[in-house]
Amino acid sequence: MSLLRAIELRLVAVPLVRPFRTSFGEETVKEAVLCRVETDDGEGWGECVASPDPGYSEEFNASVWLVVRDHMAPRLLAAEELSAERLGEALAWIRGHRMAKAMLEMALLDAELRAAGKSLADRLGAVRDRVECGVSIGIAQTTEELLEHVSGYLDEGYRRIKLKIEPGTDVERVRAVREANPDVPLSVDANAAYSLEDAGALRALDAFDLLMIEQPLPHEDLVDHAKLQRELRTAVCLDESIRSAADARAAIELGSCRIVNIKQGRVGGLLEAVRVHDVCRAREIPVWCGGMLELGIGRAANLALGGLPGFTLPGDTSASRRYFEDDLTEPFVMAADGTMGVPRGVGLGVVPRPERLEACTSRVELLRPI
Ligand code: OSB
Ligand code: MG
Repeated sequence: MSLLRAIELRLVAVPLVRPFRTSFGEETVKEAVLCRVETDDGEGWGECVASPDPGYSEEFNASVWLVVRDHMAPRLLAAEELSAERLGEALAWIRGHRMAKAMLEMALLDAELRAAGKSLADRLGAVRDRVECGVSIGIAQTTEELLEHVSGYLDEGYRRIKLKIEPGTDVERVRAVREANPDVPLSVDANAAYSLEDAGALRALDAFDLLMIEQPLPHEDLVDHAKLQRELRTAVCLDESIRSAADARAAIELGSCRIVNIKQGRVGGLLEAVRVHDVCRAREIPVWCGGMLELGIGRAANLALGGLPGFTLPGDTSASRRYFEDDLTEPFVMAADGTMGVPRGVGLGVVPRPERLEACTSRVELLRPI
């Protein structure tokens, strides 16, 4: 338990090495809200997974900034005592806004763990020292360009390829990648671009020996996902649909998926992410760590989470250079065997490099008790 003295919000932007296009939009720059908390224990950093636009979820960077500044910070800064563990309770009156809550929780965890001399990986219960890296590949202009991207990443050592898909080009692109790489672990992610009525293409994808089809239908449609899963040989994996451990339990009991993608930001924080992991593990549903093109702070958190025992499939956590020429922290490097180390330093194990941080920051606001 400690006293929260200040929350500093920061908007940062770092160019991506190549545009990232999904069925819902394209990003050429990674823009994110970061926060630094000051407690009487010390300081801690958090990174928010929200994007500039509400395309992946309802949240977006400007909404994160407002809800933290006007609704979350005043309560937290007025609290007598606070801990990462108690944050969920303290903010339970605010419906949703999970990505904003997750950012604050990450920063509080970082501060607490630094003071205690303990790593996030230990705190969460990581049992692995290294995690297997996959790579999520955006929708390319042409099939030829996609094949080049795939072979480049395979040469670097990535252990699993995930293709973003959308209606129209899906079957042709997946066929081309599968024919060129018959034995590569391959999956696809539709980001909710299909409906049960146009599931014909999804049925056609069943022929390509995919590891999974991620989030084919809109995020509210657990019942339709269950119908679809019954018709497919390929496992359905849910991403956007799973916002809590309760959602995971519902999806599994309904038969809506056979695999779950866990993103700490989407479920409201690292501690809820562990609870999602536990729900899945108890039901023998494999999980893997998803990504939101995180900068170094968020990437460190994903690596710690990915060290938990139920994370039995390669995740989307790729090396820093797959995203950025120059990250905010020291870069995360993937070994030639396609694995990355779980950070074991205190807290998140990384901090932003001050000069790089300043160069990438466009807005700062320091929130203090009134
Ligand atoms: O659906 O998993 C997704 C990126 C932004 C928004 C949604 C998703 C993604 C990715 C990228 O697939 C994963 C990564 O490399 O961080
Ligand atoms: Mg996804």
